[in-house]
Amino acid sequence: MILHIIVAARAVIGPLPGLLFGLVLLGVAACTTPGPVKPADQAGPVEPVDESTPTPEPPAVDAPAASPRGTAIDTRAPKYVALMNELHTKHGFARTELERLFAQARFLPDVPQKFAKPAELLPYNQYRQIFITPEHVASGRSFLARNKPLLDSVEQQYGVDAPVIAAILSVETKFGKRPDGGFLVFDALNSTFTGVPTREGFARKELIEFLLLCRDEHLDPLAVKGSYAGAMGAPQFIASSYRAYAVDFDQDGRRDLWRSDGDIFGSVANYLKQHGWQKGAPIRLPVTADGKRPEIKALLTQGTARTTPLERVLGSGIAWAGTPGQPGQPGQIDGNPDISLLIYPTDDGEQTAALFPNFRAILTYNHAVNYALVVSELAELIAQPQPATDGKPDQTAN
Ligand SMILES: [Ca+2]
Repeated sequence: MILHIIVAARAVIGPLPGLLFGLVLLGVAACTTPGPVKPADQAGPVEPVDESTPTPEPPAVDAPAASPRGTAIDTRAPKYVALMNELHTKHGFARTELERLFAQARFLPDVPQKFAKPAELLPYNQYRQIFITPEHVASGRSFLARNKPLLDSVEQQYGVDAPVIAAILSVETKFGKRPDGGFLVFDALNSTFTGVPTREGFARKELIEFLLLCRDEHLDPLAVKGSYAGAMGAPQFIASSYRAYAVDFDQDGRRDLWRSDGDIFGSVANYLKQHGWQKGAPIRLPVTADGKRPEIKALLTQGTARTTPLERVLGSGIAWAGTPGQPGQPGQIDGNPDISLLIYPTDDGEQTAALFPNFRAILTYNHAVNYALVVSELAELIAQPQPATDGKPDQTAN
């Protein structure tokens, strides 16, 4: 899940020209990075995220084949000595075991390079093309149908809608089928600790969490593979998220995010539940917004960093938009949820949306606004009934 990038750019949106759109998309989540989570890392307007929050990492886009192992790392450097001391004194790892492990850590130059070029920095209408195609939608629907009994059970236990679980797994690893980079997680985290100054704190924390995870789950630290950010398994959980949120849904005694569908679906659901998911509630809805009103202008300018009670602005600056009967129409909205407003680019121009608490739950999985937008859009499309005219066999099912 996720590391990410955080977007520091508090983009100015609203009545500004299209140039700013990309910034807008980003300009929001002022939080952290990878956990089951992630968004873009240090390029351009993005800035490192607060490393205190476990977040999933960004989806592995155009992941390369397994990287050859790189060069040795100087583990006699003061920061490594301090790290190993902490692992020994605080967590009980034997010094000889730590020396054996870290002596085998390798610096992989691909890792800093990938942190510098997160896909999440693309304008939304370009970013979405990576993850939302007719094939992705068909695969998602097929996934829902194929796994209905298990997903029903997960949905019942955690109160998280199955289409959003499907959308996250599609975007992260195409349901576990897309390679996540093939990095040894231990090498990836050491490479970050060594070669990505803005992520050093994150990498240090995740190195500790990773070694604790391996001990808890009986994994070989020198064999576990994942993304350049250290995200693992079908749902791409970084180590801290794995330890905190993964569940043994199939009750076989271990939490397996590579091979157990129950553990994978249940862990994504548990992560979202623990971050405030509300079953059946909206994620984001299209609106029209009157940017001439100071309060609305402030909301449009600050993206997800600012919220306001829905009833305060509905009918007083914003109105529902969209096509009746199509996804994205307001249905039952319970209570008076806090919303944010966001303008993002589409192929036809731009879209203004009200973002609900469920959108912010997805943002904890990956702090890129583009990520949460693409998951919410894909979930909506997957949840739609199959078009009656589509009589062709589903080539994507498997
Ligand atoms: Ca299990």
